Amino acid sequence: MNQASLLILTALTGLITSAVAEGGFCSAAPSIIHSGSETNQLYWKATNPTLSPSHLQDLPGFTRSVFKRDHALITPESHVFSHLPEWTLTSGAYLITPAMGSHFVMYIAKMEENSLSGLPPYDAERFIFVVQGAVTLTNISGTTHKLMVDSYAYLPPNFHHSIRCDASATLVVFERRPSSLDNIPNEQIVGSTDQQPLLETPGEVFQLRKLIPTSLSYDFNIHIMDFQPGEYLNVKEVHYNQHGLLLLEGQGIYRLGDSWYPVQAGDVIWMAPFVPQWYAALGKTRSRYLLYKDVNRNPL
Ligand code: UGY
Ligand code: MN
Repeated sequence: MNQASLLILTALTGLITSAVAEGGFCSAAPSIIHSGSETNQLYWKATNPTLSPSHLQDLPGFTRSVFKRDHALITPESHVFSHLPEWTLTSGAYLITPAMGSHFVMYIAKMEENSLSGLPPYDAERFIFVVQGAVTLTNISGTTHKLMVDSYAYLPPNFHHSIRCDASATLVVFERRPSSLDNIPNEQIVGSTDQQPLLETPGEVFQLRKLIPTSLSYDFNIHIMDFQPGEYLNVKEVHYNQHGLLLLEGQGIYRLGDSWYPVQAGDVIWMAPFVPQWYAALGKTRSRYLLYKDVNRNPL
């Protein structure tokens, strides 16, 4: 072999070695890799999900989203945003609404610089949770609260308030009309997840926090549930309550009815009453989800 051929052979070997080292010929291509400190921010993956894993980019029309009679999985590549009525400089994606059979709405609100919320419909209660950025909540007496990522507020029906955003923020919002306005709370609640105590979960291994008081006057609660990789629900739940879920961190498998879905941070799930439900956390990091659950009312 002459010197020129030897040089070409060496260069080719180098190329092949680096191709194998970067993922191998048979392995799936890696998802888009982000660098920088922003990837370390809390819930960063929920608001910056991988919309098109690179090995699926050549499949136009591919989505993991599913809509069935008793459940729906709505993944970020199918979230459709439009201007939120009554809000300024805010776009929203309604992901769960009564058109599916739910008694509540769940939407994501993306607030821009100098944006302002509108009020919920008459008689509807509202819950907001900050997934990205920061907002200022002001009530009618002028009291303000700065809500950062992981902070939340419960706002009773017909409770005048405004949510202002100076830079940018992403909120997940739940609204519902209580079945009766008797004994409904009239005070707002403001808090943050890490201030809430871990609760007992007999027979289960996940960690549970509840963001709203458990007293009878509240007709729903918001649970924050944490699973380490490999942990799963012991109870194969079937119950009368409805759920709206946002996966904030991690990935795993959600069983809904007879279907088993791979899920990841940013996914939203609607669970109708009595849909069989089960979750197992996979991957290398903690799974955390936020879960709406109607409680404290006789279903009759
Ligand atoms: O409280 C619940 O119903 C909750 N464990 N359900 C769920 O995580 N799907
Ligand atoms: Mn459940």
